[in-house]
Parts: sequence; structure tokens; C-alpha cells
Amino acid sequence: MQNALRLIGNQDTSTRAMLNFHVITLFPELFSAVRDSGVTGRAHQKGLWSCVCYNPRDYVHDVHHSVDDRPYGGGPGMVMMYQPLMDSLLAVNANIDSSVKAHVVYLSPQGKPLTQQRVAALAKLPNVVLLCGRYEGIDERFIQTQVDEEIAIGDFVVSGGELPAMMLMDAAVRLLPGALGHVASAVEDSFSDGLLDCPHYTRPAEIEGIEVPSVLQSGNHAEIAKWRRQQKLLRTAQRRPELLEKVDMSAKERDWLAEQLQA
Ligand code: 4GM
Repeated sequence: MQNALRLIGNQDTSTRAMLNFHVITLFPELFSAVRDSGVTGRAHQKGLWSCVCYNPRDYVHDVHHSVDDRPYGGGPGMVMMYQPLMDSLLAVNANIDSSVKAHVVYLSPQGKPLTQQRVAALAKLPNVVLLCGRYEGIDERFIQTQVDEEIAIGDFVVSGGELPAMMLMDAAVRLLPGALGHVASAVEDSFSDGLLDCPHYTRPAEIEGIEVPSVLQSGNHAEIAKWRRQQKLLRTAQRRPELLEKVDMSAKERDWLAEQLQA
């Protein structure tokens, strides 16, 4: 049975489709990192997701196997050509058992910044193509006609889209039910509520004269939850104030935060 419609059983009686990544890349060997290691490696072993690479070089038939060419208008660098990318994408869609075409994501510094919300939406799709550029990028006509969404991991440039693609894959896979252990998935981590995470401590209780906040050692779970929420609000206000615009805050929390920021 093809990947897209393969259903896997989980702990309850329901079934769910797996998340299939199809990566168009000149460096398929890089993807063993996310496929075979850590949380994503275990989730892959459990059959929660798949990753199949398509190398544009396998879809060129001239003697030089060239996947890139000089840019119109001159200038430095090379541009990835339309045809090898198109034939790679045709191979992807021929290999998925779905009447719906795969969702095509191009990782580039010109894309919309990736958010946790967008990651969560992508993690629910059956088939996601991750197009990894090298050189100066790809022919604009491929973006215009075949790309559904251009995404940037951040405002910086790396030498290829592969590392950004792996970051997106990791962020999506760890959200799949069953990917994180029970304990880890219960943890309220960064962005689960649109806020930055609070500080964390483990033993010993004092290091270099810095004590673990006494509330965390009190055993009072209501007070601990309140302290953590306040720390998240305070950190977000100090480091990423623009994130607070989308956060639900009580009047009490608003007052407390304003008071803290004045001090
Ligand atoms: C230039 C054009 C993505 C460079 C297209 C890709 C950073 C990101 C590349 C490209 C990248 C990012 C490759 N660098 N911020 N480099 O997500 O694909």
C-alpha cells in the first residue's frame, strides 16, 4: 500500500494517516540526521512519519548532469533549472496514492517566517514536499507555478535549504501523537500558549550563589503554576513584546505585568 493512505493504529481504537515528507534535494544523505536520530528517529521507527528524497540530478539526462545554469541578466552564482525540479516533483506526485497533489513548500530567506501555528497545520497534512534550494535559488517560474508556500526559518541565509527543511520536519514530527513520551508531551513548552517558556532548574538548589526560586521548592502547585505563568509573561514582554498581542491575558495579569515592567 502507498504511504499516503497507509493508516496506522494507535493506542485507542481510532486510526490516523501518517505524515509523509518528500524532499527535493541535491544532498539526500543529509536527511539521515533527522530520520535516524533522537525524537524524530524514534517517531520514524514507530512509523509515524516518512521521508523520501528526490535528487534533481537523477532527473537530468544531458552529459554533464547539470541542474543549474547562469542567471539571465548576469551576475554571480547559478540558478537551479526548472526541468530537473519539475521532473522531481512529477515523480513525487506519481509515487503518492492520493488524488490530491502534495503541498509544496519552498524554504528560502524570501519566505514568510515559520510559526508554531503554521508548523501545527503542516503536521496535519498527508503529503508535504520540501523543496531545498542551493546556489542563488531556483528559477522563479517554478515558484510561480508549482510552489504553494514559501517559508523562511528566520532572517538569515545558509548555503542550502536542507537545514531549514530539517528544522521544519523536526518541529512538525514532534507534534505527531505518540512522537514524544507521555512525560515530555505533558510539558508545556515554548509557544504552546504563544508565550516564551519560563526558566527551569534542577539540583543542586544553589549554584554560584544563585538559589532556585523558593516557590519552586515549596510544593505548592497552584503557586508554582502562577509563578511559571508570570515568568512566561514577563520574559515575553521583555524579549518578544510583539508576541503578546495575540496572547489571552486576564486583567490581573495585565496589571501585574505593567507593574513589573515599570520597576
Ligand atoms: C537563497 C535562495 C532558507 C538561498 C534560496 C534557505 C536560509 C533559509 C537558499 C535558497 C536558505 C531560511 C538556500 N537560507 N532562512 N538557503 O529559511 O533556498
